Amino acid sequence: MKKFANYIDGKLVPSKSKDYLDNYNPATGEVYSLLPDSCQDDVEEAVAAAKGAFPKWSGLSPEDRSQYLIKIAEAVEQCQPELALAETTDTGKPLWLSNAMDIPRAAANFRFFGHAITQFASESHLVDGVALNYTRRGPLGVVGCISPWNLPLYLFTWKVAPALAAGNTVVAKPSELTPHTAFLLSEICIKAGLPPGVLNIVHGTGGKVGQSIVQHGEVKAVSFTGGTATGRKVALTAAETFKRTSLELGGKNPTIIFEDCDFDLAVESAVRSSFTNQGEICLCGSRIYVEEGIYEQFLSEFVKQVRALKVGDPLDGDVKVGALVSQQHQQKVLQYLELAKQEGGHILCGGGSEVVAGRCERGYFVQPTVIAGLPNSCRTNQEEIFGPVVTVQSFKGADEAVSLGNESSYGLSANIWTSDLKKAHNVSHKLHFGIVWVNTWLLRDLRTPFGGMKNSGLGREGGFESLRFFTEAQNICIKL
Ligand code: TXE
Repeated sequence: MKKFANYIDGKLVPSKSKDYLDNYNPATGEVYSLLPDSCQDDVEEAVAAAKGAFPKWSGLSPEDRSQYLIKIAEAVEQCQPELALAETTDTGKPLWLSNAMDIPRAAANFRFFGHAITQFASESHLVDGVALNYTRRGPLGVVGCISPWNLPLYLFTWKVAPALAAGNTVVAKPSELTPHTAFLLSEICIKAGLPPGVLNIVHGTGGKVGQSIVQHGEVKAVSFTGGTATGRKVALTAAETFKRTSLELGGKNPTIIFEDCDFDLAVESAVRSSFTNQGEICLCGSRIYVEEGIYEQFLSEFVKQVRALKVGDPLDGDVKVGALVSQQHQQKVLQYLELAKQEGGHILCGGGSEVVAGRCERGYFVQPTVIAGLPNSCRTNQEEIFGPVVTVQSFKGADEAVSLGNESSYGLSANIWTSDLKKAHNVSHKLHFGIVWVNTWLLRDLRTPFGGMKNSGLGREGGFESLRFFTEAQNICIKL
């Protein structure tokens, strides 16, 4: 069976513990590879390697660092078929989606930050005739990047690329549920000639490897994406060493559909925003609010389209909904479906697990599920389910839409459908969400600030925001 290795100081090495964890293919329920069950000693070694590599790497010009990142971007593109298959085997997501979204975006992250660092600029403040202040932004040193399982290489590189571009050296940990593409990336980095120690990838559990990275005194910042409960733990641990943190956490995102929307487009997009990647994207809409005049019409068309989504083998090109990432996560989602029934929800379609005949008969599939008739305050409408489950409610007028949308402890993203420009602006400004999409969903521009309000996180990623996070500002004041 294939064994993945850590990538430390430019070499592929086993964990010092010599232990391995099983890695499952969630579409078949089979263990198909093993990953190092790394320990604190491995993190120590990775941090030492990163510390050793820092002076040279941070001393390179932005253009030289950029060259490395662009080279990695090109190599990711060349390895797309292998990377996409690895991503699908680890996550259960359709192969076409790994090919269309995950891997191109991973390459784009390296290319984007490779270019961005050559354009990065800082401020200067002139006190006329008295002094000139200028802000120097230098790298922090060794930084930690911890990523989740839902968009493995996409989110891993979204952190690693800006950290490296800004001149830091990195100790990174992918999710233990989806280590494959990060392992392949380490092979790519070796082939691309990235200097040893600049990027170190340590595989293993959050409790051991993640925790060791976050509490390490030499690690100056941690960029984390994952669940809100874990994020809280990361923030508490990081506070001990006054570490800078960027926390991208959960979401419970509203999709607000007004009567004056482009109806067909809104329905089609609501299907996509609810069920893409099995609903396992922090930006998926999980609470749909429809203005009362089109509520019944929306429900019937929406449910019809959701019923038509094919659930099944991720390697099948017609499949729209693959397997959930793990049996544990499948059970969590199924428990929420039971809860929704207890809370009085009407299941309009789906409502349980799906058995897929053939090679996937032991896979962790859940039917795309639409639930109506639940109050906004119930747990189903308030807690992050992170699966192919969506609730639908009606509203009367923009004020009620805003108040229903905002009634949440989360604040990551919101989606509005209307043809009234004034309403689009007014409603967007009143919604307490870090990202608002109007008449579109998941249209990403990597230059824009990305992140959540309330329990959805702290800080913003993207463009210069990422480069600012991974650098320390120093003001230099010169008397004129
Ligand atoms: O994520 P975790 P889990 C949500 C979603 C999901 C829930 C739990 O609702 O059901 O979170 O998922 C590492 N110190 N999202 O438990 O644990 C861990 O190894 C440092 C939303 O799988 O948050 C992994 O690499 N690191 C989400 C990463 O944190 C620790 C994406 C995320 O895992 C750690 C995923 C610790 N103490 C889940 N404990 C999104 N917003 O995109 C764990 N980790």
